Amino acid sequence: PYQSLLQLAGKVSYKRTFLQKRNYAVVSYTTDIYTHLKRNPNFKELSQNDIKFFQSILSPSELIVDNGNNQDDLLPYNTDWMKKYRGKSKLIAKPKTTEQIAKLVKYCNEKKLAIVPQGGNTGLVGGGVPVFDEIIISTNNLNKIRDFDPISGTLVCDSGCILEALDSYLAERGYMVPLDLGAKGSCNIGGNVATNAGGLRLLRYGSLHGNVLGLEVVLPNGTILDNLSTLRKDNTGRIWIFDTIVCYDLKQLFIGSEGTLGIITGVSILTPRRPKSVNVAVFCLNSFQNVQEAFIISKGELTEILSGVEYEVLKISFEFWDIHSLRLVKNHLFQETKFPLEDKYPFYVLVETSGSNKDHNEEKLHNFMEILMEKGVVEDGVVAQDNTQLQNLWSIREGIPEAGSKSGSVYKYDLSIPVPVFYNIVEDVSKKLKDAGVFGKDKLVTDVMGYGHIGDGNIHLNIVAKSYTHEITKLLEPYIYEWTEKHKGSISAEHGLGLMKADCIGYSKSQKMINIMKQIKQSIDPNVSIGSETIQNPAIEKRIADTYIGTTKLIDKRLPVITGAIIPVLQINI
Ligand code: 2HG
Ligand code: ZN
Repeated sequence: PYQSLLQLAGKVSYKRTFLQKRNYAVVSYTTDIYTHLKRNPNFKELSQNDIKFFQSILSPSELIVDNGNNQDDLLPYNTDWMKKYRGKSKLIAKPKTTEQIAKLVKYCNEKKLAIVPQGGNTGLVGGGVPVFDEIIISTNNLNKIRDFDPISGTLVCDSGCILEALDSYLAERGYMVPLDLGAKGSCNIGGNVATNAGGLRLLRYGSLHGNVLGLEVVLPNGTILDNLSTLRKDNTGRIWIFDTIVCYDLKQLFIGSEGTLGIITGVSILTPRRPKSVNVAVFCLNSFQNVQEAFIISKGELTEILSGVEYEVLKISFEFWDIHSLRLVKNHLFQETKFPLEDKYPFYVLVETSGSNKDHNEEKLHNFMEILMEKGVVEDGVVAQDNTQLQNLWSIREGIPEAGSKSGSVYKYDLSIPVPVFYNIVEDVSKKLKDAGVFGKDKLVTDVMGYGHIGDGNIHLNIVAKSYTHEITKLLEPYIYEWTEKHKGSISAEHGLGLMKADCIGYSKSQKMINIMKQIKQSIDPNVSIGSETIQNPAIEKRIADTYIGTTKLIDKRLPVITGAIIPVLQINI
């Protein structure tokens, strides 16, 4: 059964692009739904003089100004991809250069105009759209590749470059971006860095904290911080302050800062060689325990091996989804197509192996399948026979978010959870919603599904509802956050906190850590003008209301002593 030919027709491209015809007009204003959010009166409203200043820096095609009749032009920037949040920005700036951004940001800082930086607007937590009337600075026009070195594999580019475009550029040169996401057709590399996006290649190539070599950032006061290094090793962040030495890797601060410390305008990234041989298999499994078992076996069988005199390191991806996810994809994206897998097993995993030796790669995947079969870990499976089939198997996994959004309004929880209790959250939430009488056929909630990056301990819990309502939100939150905290997980594995979880950081970070973050924010952006910080947020239990309003004191000169570290270890076969 493993060699069965797939008959999926054509490749489906999932683009979270606002060019798609979406009905934005029906999305309610964020402020009408989340009435506890209050605009901070310290921020000025846009005036005719401000508009004139923007017009003096940008050409008409780089600017959208609300004229009362052009809501259709503003809506795609004011509304998020999930159609959950909608702001009221009256001005969208789409600069082409870092210098333009610097001038605009400096002006806004001086005039106390709030800004929201926006990339491809593919975020899932409401971090890239305004809440009130913040000015949107879009990086979409900042899309040039600046340099590529084919010897070291370092790529330097503008932050508005679309991820898929970068990957195609690199493919022609035998390289690849060490990051891949379902939203690759629309998301910007700068947004990826600002949110520290994880995606489908993290298990193989590591996180952006390791792959980004340098950044160019416009700070909130308009200063251009040029740190576009292409060096792999650079420990020169060492300076004397009074009686002590400080040594910081500044770019790390901006990776994952969600646009709250500055606007990333340039990225230097280390790109790996594109593997010569890639194989993909999808398996059907009867229990989550078997999913774990398959993952453990894959680490032993597919990664590092020593065969004869030849040493070959295979890179693997290990993704999983449940039957509910599969049914949704089948119903909403593959209706006309003969599906390669029966939707009768509770769990599915996708394993991709990539390496330099085709024969060796195929042989290893084959052995792996035989072991899984012998041990009774899997029930059925398919292996892609060519590139089209390979893409189609991936598109089942990558299509899950798109299928969810076609089916209804989706509540998304992106959690890091220890793998042994990984799937329990899906079962517990389903039960809670059923007990409350809101989940089932013809009920408010129509689907609860779990899928994600099992290799990274990251599950996506999606709850599909007929619409977003307070009743459902109250059932889900803070229940899911408390559950995650209890199991020592993180309430945001890779999507960021955004607006959705801006005041929930306390579930995953200690007060001491939050205090340091506040001090960093204050020292870089004392006017707190960048990000969605026009908000005055009343305190809620366990929600840190004043995350951005810390003291102005700088970090103490004396550095802390690191007293413990957790290091992931590699498995080796002897
Ligand atoms: C994925 O892994 C993305 O497909 C999106 O992180 C997950 O939409 C989601 O919840
Ligand atoms: Zn993901």
